Amino acid sequence: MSKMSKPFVIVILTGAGVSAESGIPTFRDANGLWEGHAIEDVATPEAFTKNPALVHNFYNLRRAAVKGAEPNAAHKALAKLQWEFKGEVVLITQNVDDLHERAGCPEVMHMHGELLKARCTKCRSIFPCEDNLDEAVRCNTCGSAGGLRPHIVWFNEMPLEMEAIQDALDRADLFVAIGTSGNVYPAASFVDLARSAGAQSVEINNAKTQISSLFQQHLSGPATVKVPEFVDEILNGKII
Ligand code: BV8
Repeated sequence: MSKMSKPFVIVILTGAGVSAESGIPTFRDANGLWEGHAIEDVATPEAFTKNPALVHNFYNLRRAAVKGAEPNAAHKALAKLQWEFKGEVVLITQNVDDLHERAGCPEVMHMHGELLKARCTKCRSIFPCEDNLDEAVRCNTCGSAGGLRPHIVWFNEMPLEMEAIQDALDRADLFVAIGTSGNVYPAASFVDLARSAGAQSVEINNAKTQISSLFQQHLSGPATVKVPEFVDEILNGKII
């Protein structure tokens, strides 16, 4: 009985840098998103309780920006990898935009939530939200007003899909971080978890990061150039 070899598992973690060339500002580059807004003023549950209008406005502006953006060559290359690779490709993103989906990715794990969804704090339902949110908007499910929030994981809230993410990291043969500064936890610790499970590790970024030293390989350059190159090398059997 031939020993069935387990399928090769690639786990990919993307951050704001993969959407930068689609015109969506990153968080910590010079003109980062957080400028003019301290994190604690817009991306924490306390901020939302204290000033829901300010937080709704911050996310309404970002939702509009995402709707005006298009997926770039890096998003499209990752979709091609998910469809064509003969093993398993797990795509985890810290991003809250829908550009991976619009590029054709069949499965995306949004560990920090999704800008184009709303969550009702009264009945806990989650539903699509393409337009502005404010305190007057009613829940699609329970009909109540004043209880909707962006379906976003704020600081000091538990990221989503962590069990499935931990399982994927335990099975990873190759872990690739693309366009993330490694500032935010627990995402920044994923490379450690994958490596302790025996995975190879590659970082794709246009600059060194505070976690670069944890990767066996660093591919330096813009995501729209380096990700398609990397995907083609994998699909042509040059890396695995
Ligand atoms: C939690 C949604 C526990 C909001 C976001 C351990 C140590 C220290 C701190 C902590 C720790 N554990 C927990 C914490 C606290 C905190 C944290 O990490 N704080 C940091 C600031 C120190 N973490 C949390 O609170 C997390 N929750 O741990 O819960 C818990 C346990 C039990 C019960 C309850 C709770 C939750 C974190 C989630 C926060 N939400 N997003 C929103 O989007 O508005 S995080 C936010 O930052 C975005 O999701 C973003 O994606 C993410 C990370 O940033 P990056 O994606 O990396 O973006 P950045 O701008 O930083 O970097 C861009 C990179 O791209 C750069 O490297 C740049 O060089 C590169 N780049 C740019 N252009 C290109 C490019 N690369 C290639 N090509 C290009 N063209």
